[in-house]
Amino acid sequence: MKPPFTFRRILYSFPIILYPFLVNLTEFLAKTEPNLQKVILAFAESAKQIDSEIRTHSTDKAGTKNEFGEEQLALDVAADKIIFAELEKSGVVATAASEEQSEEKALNPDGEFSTACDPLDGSSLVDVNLAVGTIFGIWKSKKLIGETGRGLVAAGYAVYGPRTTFIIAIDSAPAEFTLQENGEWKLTIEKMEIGEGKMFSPGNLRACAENKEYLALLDFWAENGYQLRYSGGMVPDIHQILVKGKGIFSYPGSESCPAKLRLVYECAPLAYLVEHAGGASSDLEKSILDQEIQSLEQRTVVALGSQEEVERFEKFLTV
Ligand code: P6P
Repeated sequence: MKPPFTFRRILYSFPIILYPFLVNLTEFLAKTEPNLQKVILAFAESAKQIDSEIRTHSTDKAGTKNEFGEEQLALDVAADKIIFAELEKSGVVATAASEEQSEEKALNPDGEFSTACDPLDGSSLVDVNLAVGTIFGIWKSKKLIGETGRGLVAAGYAVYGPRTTFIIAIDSAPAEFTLQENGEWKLTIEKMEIGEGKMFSPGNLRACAENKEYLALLDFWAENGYQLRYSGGMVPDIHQILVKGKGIFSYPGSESCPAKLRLVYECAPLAYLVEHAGGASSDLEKSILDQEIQSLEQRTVVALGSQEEVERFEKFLTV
């Protein structure tokens, strides 16, 4: 006897209903160009190892400084080493740049990709046990100088918080994977999209002493009932905008408190993710993705978030 139509329909739809729960990162990447898969999986494997280091390693300072003169934690150095080892193993990366190193490093002369990463962004938050992250961008080119964010073929980040998550966009809306006890990355958000909503993540407030336009925008947000969500970690702050699907992250500057966030290691990869989620980015003149990489140390004013909020940022701060 044929099972009733409804039972059969449920049975046949079973895989579709469970799809998000059945898919892991490797399966998700099945249609991605094989060598690009290798780079993405190198960052995913690095994230697993960095996650383990954070939960067990000391938060001691390494006694060294990075190229920006910032104190390095032993964890910063450990995360950097992990990523470079995995990228080297992939065999397809020509050059790799890291916020923790002064120059880009040649890895494989036959490699077709260049990568830039911030191995442990917000590491100064580890000792207070707040969420931190790894940010990465992947270009299909032999070098980064002269490229723009438009040349990115993929970008992503990992969030080391109560859960460990890995977010990736490959010329599509970002997807989120959550690390499982068995070491698998399970698909937990298939498509992250940014709409509109009253949430703001305002960085560099000390700039308001001179930047009165920024102060006026903060007044607007406060007077119009916006939710304040700012942790001091760019990765969880941007992740919140992508998961909640609303809001804006801002980090402008002033003469005595200049904008400090880096184009190649932080702003371009995150702008790629936000714009692929239907949001917008701005350096006050144009999309962050249109800013040419002239040096690895390049810093930029940055706003990332919903279309309307980024437009408002530009309207208030462009005098
Ligand atoms: P502030 C962390 O050091 C970082 O680079 C970003 O992750 C974060 O958004 C920003 O700096 C925080 O800067 O001025 O609030 O300490």
